[in-house]
Amino acid sequence: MNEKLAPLKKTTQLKQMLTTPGLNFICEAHNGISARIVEETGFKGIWASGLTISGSLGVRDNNEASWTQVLELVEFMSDATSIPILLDGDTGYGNFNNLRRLVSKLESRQVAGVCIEDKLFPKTNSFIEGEKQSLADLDEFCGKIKAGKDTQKDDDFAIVARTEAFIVGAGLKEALRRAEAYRQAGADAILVHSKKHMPDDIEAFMKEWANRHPIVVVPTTYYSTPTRRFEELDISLVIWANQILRSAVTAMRKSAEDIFASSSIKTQEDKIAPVAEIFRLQGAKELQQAEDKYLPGGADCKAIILAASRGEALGELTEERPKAMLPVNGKPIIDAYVNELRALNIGDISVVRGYKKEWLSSPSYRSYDNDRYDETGELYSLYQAREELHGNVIVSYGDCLFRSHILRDLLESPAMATVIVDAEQGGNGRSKDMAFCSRPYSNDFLNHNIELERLERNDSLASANGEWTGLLMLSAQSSPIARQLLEEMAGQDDFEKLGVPDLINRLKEHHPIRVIYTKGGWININDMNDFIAAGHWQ
Ligand code: SPV
Ligand code: MG
Repeated sequence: MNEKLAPLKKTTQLKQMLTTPGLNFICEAHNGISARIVEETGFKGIWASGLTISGSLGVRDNNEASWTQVLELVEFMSDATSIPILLDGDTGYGNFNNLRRLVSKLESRQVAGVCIEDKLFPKTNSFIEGEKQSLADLDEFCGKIKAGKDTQKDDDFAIVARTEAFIVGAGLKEALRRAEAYRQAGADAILVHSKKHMPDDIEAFMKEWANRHPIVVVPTTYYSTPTRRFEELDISLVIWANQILRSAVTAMRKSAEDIFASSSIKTQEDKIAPVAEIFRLQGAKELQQAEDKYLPGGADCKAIILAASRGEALGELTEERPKAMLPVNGKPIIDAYVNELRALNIGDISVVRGYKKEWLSSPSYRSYDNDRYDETGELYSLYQAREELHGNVIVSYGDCLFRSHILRDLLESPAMATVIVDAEQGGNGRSKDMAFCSRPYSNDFLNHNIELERLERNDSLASANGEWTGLLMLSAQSSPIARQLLEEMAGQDDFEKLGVPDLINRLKEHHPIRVIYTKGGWININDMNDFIAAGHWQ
């Protein structure tokens, strides 16, 4: 029998961490994204810290955030993760009755356990004048533990009882008395908190405790204690309670200061998580797939990507695979481009492949073949996919990537046909498709009525207005005209040597072609220099 084992419930995972021999660790998180990061890092559990949740909300750790606000936050964290969360439930937000309600609400949100501390509501963080704080009445706190245990429906839901005896200065004897009472009241583990810079309190406690019941510690102040020591002491669970928020605060402050000082975000780009990483952490991909599955249609636009050429100028790099498969930030450029198109709801994508065509096959696109790729040009490739030339169509190349705003501008263009021209490119000596337009680029935003006059493949045209980026959008009225022209051009003797600019120049005789200018925001890998530069693309 090879039955797949269902993953353990979150509650069972936490219970096992507490009860099976050996030391375990959980790490603080304070919202959905930090919880997901903690899980992806490899931690087996999350501490939903009162300090860092309140801190991230910009309020004090004094029950200023209401318990339902905390509940809502921890629900986001729980939804974002599959590992157990132990909520720092402060004092339980009231008496036994408030805790009962909290426990049932936490269970319904798949939170695996709650930790309650023996102080008074509203609590104060243990590191703020701990001596001035008061402990809860012991019997009242035991009643609270019992009420929580009686309320939970899932036997594995954990109630961790935390004693603040050391924090308020009540000493070892009181800590032990309370821990034992909480054990007897039904707590699944005891958290013994200490604010010392050495683990003295914990060492003394563990010696007397003699392994009676699982013990949890929070070594925020005795951080230099070797982790091995906790193992020797038979601690069950260590909580790294606030380091993720603290590291975020340092990083946020640095970024804010840099941006403020330079009045620019340019210096940030290489230092911070790319926007794509935020999308990934949010699970954007799943939504794209669901949209493909559940939404009618898709964007009213398709795409044809010409990716037949080897890219000789890239030498050895394209010996094994076509240049569309070259990695940019670890991902084949064509995959990144296809993802970008899909993110704009363009799901109907055709790729014309040629050199090493076996590399270019994916459920994300349809393929057409130009098997004569080494003796023909781009127009010949487009011709192979001519049946796709109807409706709104974007025609482009498989060795380019564009910022999504460029593609969005293209999609929103109401013109019969539109090309994107980079006003800054050109002039590095290699052959490019230079654009001559009715007006040069200007800084005003009313660049709406610029028309293409012609494209010319030649880099030395100083009078050109920019470089065509390879992006062409044909409207539903224009694409049949383009197809008709393509069929006509296929009869020309030189057809096999023609490029897409030749078609665009012909199309121009039939209707205006709108120019949208960009300045950068795209890459095109033609040679080694482009490939190296593409390494910086995020
Ligand atoms: C928390 O993380 O909120 C804790 C631990 O309760 S401490 O801040 O040390 O009190
Ligand atoms: Mg706390």
